[in-house]
Amino acid sequence: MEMQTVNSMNYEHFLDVFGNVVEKCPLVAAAVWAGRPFSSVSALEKNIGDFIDSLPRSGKEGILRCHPDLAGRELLRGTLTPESQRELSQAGLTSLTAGQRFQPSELNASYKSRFNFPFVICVRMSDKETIIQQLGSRIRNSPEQELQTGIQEVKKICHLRLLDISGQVAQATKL
Ligand code: 2AL
Repeated sequence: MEMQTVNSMNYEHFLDVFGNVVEKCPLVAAAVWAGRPFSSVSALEKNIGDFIDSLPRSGKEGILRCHPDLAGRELLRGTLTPESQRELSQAGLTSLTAGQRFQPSELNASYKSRFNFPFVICVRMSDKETIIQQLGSRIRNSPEQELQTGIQEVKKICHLRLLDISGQVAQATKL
């Protein structure tokens, strides 16, 4: 994708294209549009990261709360966004059997009641076993640590979604 094309988009078009690089948070794309022209996709990504970092704690928690649970209700109902659906199925999470689904659901519930936001991890940079292991270890973090970790994961998800949009091949590093 040519940056000239991106930079010439009106905000409606920009939102159509980039509105879900942060899951269900089109506000992020709407906010950074005013920062055009972007010299590169990385520059756009930096604007997004800086905007997220500038949010108060409540805003960061709000971003995390817009993410679907792994192996949760949206997955079972088929109401995930196309981006999440693709990511969760690439990580093999849509093919968990009922027995396998049990463990992340139980841990997810404990995680959510401890932090009041869902466990967020960039599943394309991970695999089923690592995700379950990370859930089990991150649940012991402090709320402050876990907010930071969750937001870092949101940025990784955003990075890969931007690469998808810009037509580059994502070289996702396995954790
Ligand atoms: C997600 C998601 O939708 N995509 C991804 O990589 N991780 N959700 C989550 N709760 O971690």
